[in-house]
Amino acid sequence: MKVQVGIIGGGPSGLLLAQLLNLQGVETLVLEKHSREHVLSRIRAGVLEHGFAELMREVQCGDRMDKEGEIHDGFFIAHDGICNRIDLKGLTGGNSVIVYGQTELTRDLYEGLDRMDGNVVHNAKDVQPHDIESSQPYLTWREGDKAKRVDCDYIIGADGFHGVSRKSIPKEKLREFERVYPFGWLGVLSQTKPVSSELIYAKHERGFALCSLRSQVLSRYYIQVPLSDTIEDWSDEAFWSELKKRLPSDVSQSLTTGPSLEKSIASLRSFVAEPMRYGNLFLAGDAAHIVPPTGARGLNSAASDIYYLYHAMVDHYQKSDDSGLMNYSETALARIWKAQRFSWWMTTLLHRFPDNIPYDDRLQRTDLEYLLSSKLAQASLAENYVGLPF
Ligand code: RFL
Ligand code: PHB
Repeated sequence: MKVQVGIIGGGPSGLLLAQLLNLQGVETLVLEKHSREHVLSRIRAGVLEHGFAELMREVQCGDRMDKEGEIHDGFFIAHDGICNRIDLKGLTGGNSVIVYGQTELTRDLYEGLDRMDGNVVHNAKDVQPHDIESSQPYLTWREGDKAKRVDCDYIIGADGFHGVSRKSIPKEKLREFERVYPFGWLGVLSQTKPVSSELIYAKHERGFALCSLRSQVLSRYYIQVPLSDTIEDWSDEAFWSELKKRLPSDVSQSLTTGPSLEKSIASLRSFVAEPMRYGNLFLAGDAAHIVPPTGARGLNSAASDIYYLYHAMVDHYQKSDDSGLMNYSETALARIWKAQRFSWWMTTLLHRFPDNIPYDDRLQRTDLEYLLSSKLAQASLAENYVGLPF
């Protein structure tokens, strides 16, 4: 079997690229380790930037997002008992974000691929790229007890942080940059009316909290927890009680609680692997970089890689122009590092760091007070939050 582009990973990155390329007549095969149900059971991102939404429309998968997603023109930063609004639209000259869950977006992409008879193999085990330095790379995997192989022009590693792609690049060819934060986020999804129609990021001495949503009847809340905590340590009652303590009292008083539909703990990490191309293997999305979720950049950064990769591939196949492929790593990384900086900054601004010395705490407080008093500082925050141009 031969395809032009073999894609490892059927998450948002892999599916979006497959769909974009298929629409341009480039043949792809997506190999996903898990079942579709499993992929669609993961609750992750909720905030999409304009550029991502445009890509969803370009792949003809944007209808439900445009109907059910919510346009958010601002969000709040809560601090010292007060909610301060960041006016994204006013500060950026008209930009906003869309609140639409990654789970729903992934479902839309799968349905789009189904409509086009796109090639996706689920439960593909032991996926392995081979001969990636050569002009004839190939992929092998197992389906049940059958060994499979596909030859490709290019292989895309879109298999997330724990995938096999990045690991198949020789160690001496890859430079990794990493910061691990000394806390995690405990997230709860509940079928309750969101406490606020716009997101609230709360800085509190007990730790960070975030009030987000998926719709007007589905809320998503997070609290900062120590890395040693497990979900068994957090009953629903304990979660709601702790969340209320970290929010301004008028917000806590209007919080509707209910049983959790999902509860999970995510550790927070900043990570970049350079370069994002080795031979004919191209890394995209979480396979190459991770951000802490505070600035809502992870999925959006994945989309920017896909944007560059898509245009580079189309230029290659339709115009015999390889400049996009040659420059992919450099171009993608320039934007990735800006998302890294922003996510690190927003995380540092709003969380409680257990090892901070008093000096650090004062600086953190000053940073926030400066932000809330300066329209120029807020404009920089807003520009990054709605997404820098591709
Ligand atoms: P994914 O989603 O991890 O998908 C990779 C896919 O590859 C499969 N896979 C393999 N397949 C074959 N063979 C192998 N060896 C394989 N190994 C893995 C996996 O099963 C999976 O299906 O990576 P992708 O596509 O690059 O997408 C990245 C996003 O998922 C991620 O960046 C975001 O979820 C991050 N994120 C957020 N991003 C935002 O832009 N806005 C947000 O509001 C936001 N909130 C979040 C987040 C991430 C969170 N967690 C759980 C860390 C909130 C949270 C809590
Ligand atoms: C979410 O709704 O899951 C969400 C929203 C904003 C973030 C992170 C996660 O910064």
